Amino acid sequence: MNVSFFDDHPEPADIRAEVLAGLTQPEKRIPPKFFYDEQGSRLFDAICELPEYYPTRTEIGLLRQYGAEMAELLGHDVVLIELGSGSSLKIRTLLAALRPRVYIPVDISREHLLRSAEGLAAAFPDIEVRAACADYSRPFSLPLQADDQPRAAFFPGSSVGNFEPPDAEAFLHRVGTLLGPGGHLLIGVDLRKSEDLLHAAYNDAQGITAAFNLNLLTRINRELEGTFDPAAFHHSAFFNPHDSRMEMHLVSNAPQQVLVAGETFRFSEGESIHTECSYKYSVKDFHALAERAGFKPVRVWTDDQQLFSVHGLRR
Ligand code: AVJ
Repeated sequence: MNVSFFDDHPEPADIRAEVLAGLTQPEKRIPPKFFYDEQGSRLFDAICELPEYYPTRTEIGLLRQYGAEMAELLGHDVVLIELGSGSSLKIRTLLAALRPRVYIPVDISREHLLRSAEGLAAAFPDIEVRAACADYSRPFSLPLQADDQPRAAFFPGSSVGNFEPPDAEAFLHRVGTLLGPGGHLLIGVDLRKSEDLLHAAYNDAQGITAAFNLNLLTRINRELEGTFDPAAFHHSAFFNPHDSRMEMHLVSNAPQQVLVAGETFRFSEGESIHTECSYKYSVKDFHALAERAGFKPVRVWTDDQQLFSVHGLRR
């Protein structure tokens, strides 16, 4: 089969150090990357299917509807790099339209990456698949040669929304360096919209998003000898208009003490752990961010309700 494997040996995220540091802040916080253990990844897949969670289905709709235009922009014998190659439904839609020469899925999760790379290589026998295990949130290297040109990157799902804007800018700048002059970035970005729609998307009726958020406490109990009682916290998600972001928190129902990795943390009633920011951009504001990172906005595709955008940027 036309698939190879490259290992950048990403440092396993130091969950102990990062969780302890986050819980020691005056405003307690835990980075959202720790949501995605096995159960968390399953719950996230379930979120993507929720009626209230519009981003996934809207983005896939845009890839289906405008895939041919996206392919035309990127060029057909491109080397395509996908950052965080989680959802195979999105990449299948794009690969079908684009038919790149080489496809490089990049993911931190080795097993998941290998499984999906083999599935894709079997489904697209004319594409060379080079799976790369790397942590794209830090400087990383890829199995690329000088003559692997032209290059394009695909970063779907509005994952860029999890970065603070200055970090998003630094990240995009690094992607630009990887692509080189003339390279393209196809990036999914969730749009700012009515608070009602945003609120519903992060407070679904079935409580899957709440379970996803609370699963973080279960993970900490298991991996860091934590003593969290998940029933003593509740899920809270709201739009912060000043910073144009959704925030997720885990709020303590009562005054309590919790042990994590041998350290004691005190919570007052109503005190929270901030677990996620999900920035929402206008097309104009995202263009400004992309330009600061050294990209030129060339195309943007949106649905007719202006829920979600896919940007085509040139380096
Ligand atoms: C994967 C970061 C795009 O921010 O909407 C879904 C994660 N959090 N529901 C998002 C998430 C709560 C998602 N991203």
